[in-house]
Amino acid sequence: MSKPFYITTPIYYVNDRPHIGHTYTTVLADVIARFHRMMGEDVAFLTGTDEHGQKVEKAAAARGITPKALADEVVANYTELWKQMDMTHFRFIRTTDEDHRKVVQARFQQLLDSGDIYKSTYKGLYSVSDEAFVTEMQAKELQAQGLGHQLVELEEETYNFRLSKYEQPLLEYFAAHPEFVQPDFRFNEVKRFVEGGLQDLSISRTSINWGIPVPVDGKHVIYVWFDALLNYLTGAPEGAWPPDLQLVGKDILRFHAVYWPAFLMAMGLELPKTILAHGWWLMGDDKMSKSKGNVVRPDTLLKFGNDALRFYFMRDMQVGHDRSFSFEGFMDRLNADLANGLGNLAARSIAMIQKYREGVVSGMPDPAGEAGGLDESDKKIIAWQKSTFDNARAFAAENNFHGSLSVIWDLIRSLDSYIVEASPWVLAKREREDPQAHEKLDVVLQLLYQSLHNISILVAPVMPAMAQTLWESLGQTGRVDEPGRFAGGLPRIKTPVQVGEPKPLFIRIDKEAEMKAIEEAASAPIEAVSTPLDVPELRPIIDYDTFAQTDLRVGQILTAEAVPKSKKLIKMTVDLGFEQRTILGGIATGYSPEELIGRKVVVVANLAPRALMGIESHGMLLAASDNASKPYLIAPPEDAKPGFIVK
Ligand code: ME8
Repeated sequence: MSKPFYITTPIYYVNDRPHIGHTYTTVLADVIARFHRMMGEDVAFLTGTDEHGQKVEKAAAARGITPKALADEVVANYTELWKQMDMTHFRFIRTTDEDHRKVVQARFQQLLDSGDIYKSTYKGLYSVSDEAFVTEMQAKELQAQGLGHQLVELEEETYNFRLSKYEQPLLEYFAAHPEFVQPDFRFNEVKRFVEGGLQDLSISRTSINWGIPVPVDGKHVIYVWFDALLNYLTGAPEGAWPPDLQLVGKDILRFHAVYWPAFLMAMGLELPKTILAHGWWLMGDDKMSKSKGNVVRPDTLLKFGNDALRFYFMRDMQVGHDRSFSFEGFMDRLNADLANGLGNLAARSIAMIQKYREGVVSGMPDPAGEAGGLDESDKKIIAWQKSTFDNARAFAAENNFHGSLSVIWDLIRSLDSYIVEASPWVLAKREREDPQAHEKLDVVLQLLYQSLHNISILVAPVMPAMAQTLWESLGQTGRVDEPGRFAGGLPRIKTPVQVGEPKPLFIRIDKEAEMKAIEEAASAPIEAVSTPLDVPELRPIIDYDTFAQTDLRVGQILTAEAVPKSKKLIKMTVDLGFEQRTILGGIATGYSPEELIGRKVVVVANLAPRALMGIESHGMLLAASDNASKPYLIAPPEDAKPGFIVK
């Protein structure tokens, strides 16, 4: 059996639900996978999640659940979405899968044995609040920010990968394989980076627990990128290696185009054929990302249809470039191209075949356009169909669906003009007396039928459901996206053929109403609390200077334990960026010690120490309260760092 076309997406972090950025990459992979199946190839399409590391460990601790339980929750969001969107991956790989752990550990051991991984000590400045080693330069920047980042000299034992050894081999490989990274301008960035020199790479940590342990050295876990990148190896089906196409966002190209091939060279494995880096979906000029709080979730767009969203992604984004998202642009595109363009052409053509020929298309014009009875405009459409089929397929083979859909929609527009020019309704009136008009009407309807038939095949990888609806409306049976359907040239159509019921392909979006709903939702007043709480009276007014004497800081709870014999008190160690403190809080009625660990809080940092139950407390945590017993800890945003001033 021939090697399957092996295509992968990045595996997504489980710190967020999917947004349209993740959805875009996965749709692009699915469209390419479907295209290759229609080219008659066997396809293996892999996607999944990246679940280890400190962020997940901490987020889970803050919620008092295990990291695996947190990952399970987020994974369900992904798998349900992919199911709803009819993605055709053969496996959803998780880095917590047992077979993956085995592959990562075995490969780590292999490189340890060969000397490409060696034990070393990492010595340098460590920022306690950022929990990361920092370079001299970064340290200076942090100190300039004056946020009290506590920097300490730290030595940590670590396993290093001998990346430096692969600098020359990588450059040689790049020179010999111009298709290794696409687009070219990104390949140049990668080359320049490697030419700048490569240093060995630390690939284990002793400060993290949530990860795959280093074999025979349990105090280390394997650092996320070595673990994450190897998913492509674990997930490769028998006989599929190497990957033919690996899709990544431009943000993670370096990991895929430098570290990943170096790992594979060290393992003696063949390198992927192509790493394709796409651009970002932006909101205004900003990257869409959770930390910026500007993400669009796919559910808000899926209400207009899965195929519509897939079409928008493929039509509007030129692979490799960034693109700004807007709801208005989204709706305009769908109305213009799907409701007016394709939808309208299909509805009109099928209706005319029914009206003038009782739904039967009785023959096809000679594809070469040589036979008699064809005028110049007919011959132009025949030629145009052939070039559209060839060009759309050639663009798709280069993963350029923006180009592919552009040429298909050029054909749709020229068919609209062809209808106006031929005026079938005039021909229909004349055809009883005029045999030439009868013949011309036959040709017009046949050409429209033929074009729609070919278009339904051409758009099938992008819009599988809509293409199938059109296919059936044309009276065709079976699957429009049958494996191999693209393999030959223009398909032959058997006649006579009876068209089916025309089903609407896309319902026009009422843009005004949708925009109004979006604006209303954005400006809706937050509902007032319906029953006023029994709140205490305001305290006397103070001036700003009095308030400003209170030094409030962001802190992060490192440890928490119940104080014996106390119902309310919890003893905590809180990191304030510049120091760690013991703080007691009367919050046991609202929180268990486990769910406090990792949580960020606001601390009154200049409160005189006070002893409670024989323990000295150096500060106080801010909490809201309903005046009964339950405390609600005030939480700074996730990206605020310990030591930040609150004012
Ligand atoms: O980086 N526009 O995971 P991740 C377009 N786990 N695509 C976007 C996007 C945007 N605004 N935002 C995200 C990771 N993406 C690692 C990968 S692979 C071995 C490990 C897409 O959850 C894009 O494909 O941050 C990007 O590469 C990926 O999501 C990052 O997902």
